[in-house]
Amino acid sequence: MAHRAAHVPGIFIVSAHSFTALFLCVSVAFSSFETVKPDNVFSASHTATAAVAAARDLRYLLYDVNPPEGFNLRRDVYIRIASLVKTLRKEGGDWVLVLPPWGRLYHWQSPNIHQIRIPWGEFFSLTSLQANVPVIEYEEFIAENGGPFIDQVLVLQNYAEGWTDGKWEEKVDERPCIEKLMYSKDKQGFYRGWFWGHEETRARNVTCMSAQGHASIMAPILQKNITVTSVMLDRAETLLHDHYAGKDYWDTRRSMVFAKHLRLIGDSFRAKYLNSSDDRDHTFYNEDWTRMKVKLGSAKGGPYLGIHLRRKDFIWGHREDVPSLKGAVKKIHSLMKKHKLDKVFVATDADEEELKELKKLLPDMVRFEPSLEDLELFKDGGVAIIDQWICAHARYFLGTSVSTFSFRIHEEREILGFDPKTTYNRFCGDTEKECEQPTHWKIVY
Ligand code: GFB
Repeated sequence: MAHRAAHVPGIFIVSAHSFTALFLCVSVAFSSFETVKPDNVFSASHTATAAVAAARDLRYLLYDVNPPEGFNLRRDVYIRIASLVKTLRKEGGDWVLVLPPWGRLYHWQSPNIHQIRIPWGEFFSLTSLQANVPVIEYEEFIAENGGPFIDQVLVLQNYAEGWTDGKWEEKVDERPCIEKLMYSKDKQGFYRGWFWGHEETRARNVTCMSAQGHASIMAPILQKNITVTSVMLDRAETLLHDHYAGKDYWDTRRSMVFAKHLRLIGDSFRAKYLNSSDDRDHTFYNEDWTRMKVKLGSAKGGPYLGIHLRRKDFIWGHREDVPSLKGAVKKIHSLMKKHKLDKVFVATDADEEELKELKKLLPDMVRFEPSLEDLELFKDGGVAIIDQWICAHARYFLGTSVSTFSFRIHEEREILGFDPKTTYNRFCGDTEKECEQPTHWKIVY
């Protein structure tokens, strides 16, 4: 399991063939872990036959998000929908959340890699998700449902007229579609659409609904007005959090444990290139998130600075709160000096040209650069998670303003028990006047 690191003019390039070998042994161990399920509290996810589903009146909630939205905003939408499913279940409905396959994300542009219909199990621990709310993969839904049919799609949208009388109130109403419908009828009268790249999927009915409010405002509609078995909420980001950063939010967030093989790749990288191990760094982690509760400030973190430097679409708009590369490197040097750290790990989506410049300005930076083989295995989403995991274990972290990628790192560090001073920090723009730092959201257990 030896990893090779080669110094190409001052840059840490990590050969990743060895990561593939690690991945293979880990995935064997991982799959055996996945078959050992905890107590079957949420039995819905394990009722594999349509007959059982019918006998129990199981109902399925599916959802999708506006196509341009990125990975980490989608993770946030999952929390909102999980909350809705919890409400539905509290009210007595036997609802299961169907996990929308990952893929065709605007930011996932690595060439020649198959990046659609990716099941959640490739990125997250299903066992952990299931300990929060019953979830199944889409393929499982097709099997249980007896075919790729969704009874009802509700396309969510705002109200065409905006807020009436300038007043905000919670409401949901069936309304004519405001935007062009992304579904069209086939010869048999079924609706065809994107459906996460599952071309064979069809919907029996599509309706537009204007919704203004928290996720659970959909509960009465789903419970009373609609009686069919499977309902999909499209443009689910229209719904707000039921209670942002409350206990329920954090339960769901904590249940979004990264897949074990990705965590192990990150851990092994930390050990090899950043002199970082959980023992030395006091970063205790329990895969069973329900038992993961550590005191804030107890985690010390590895002897490196963790950076998330968001570029691409964040600089195209010449935003005031995003630094130039020179400005970013200046800040990195000053933080390394201040915290007496001689290593810096950089996670970034910078393009080739910017990366070249960054490598010149910061020749000793450490980056996780997967080989093609690794990229095929982990995909852009897996590499993003490995980057986040490594940043989450740094002694001090600095992220990018309003990037949900950075926000998810904050949460991971909060779960690990870092002192908030080492977490809620962001780059300032070169000429930004009031550089407000990110908010500390405390976990509610
Ligand atoms: O994750 P994300 O929603 O965060 O979208 P933002 C950014 C995507 O870019 C990630 C890649 O999913 C990754 O694929 N990416 C960004 C990175 N930074 C890194 C990095 O450090 N390492 C790796 N490996 N990949 C929002 C989007 O982006 O930006 C919105 O969610 C919209 O849809 C907005 O586009 C402008 O919150 O940063």
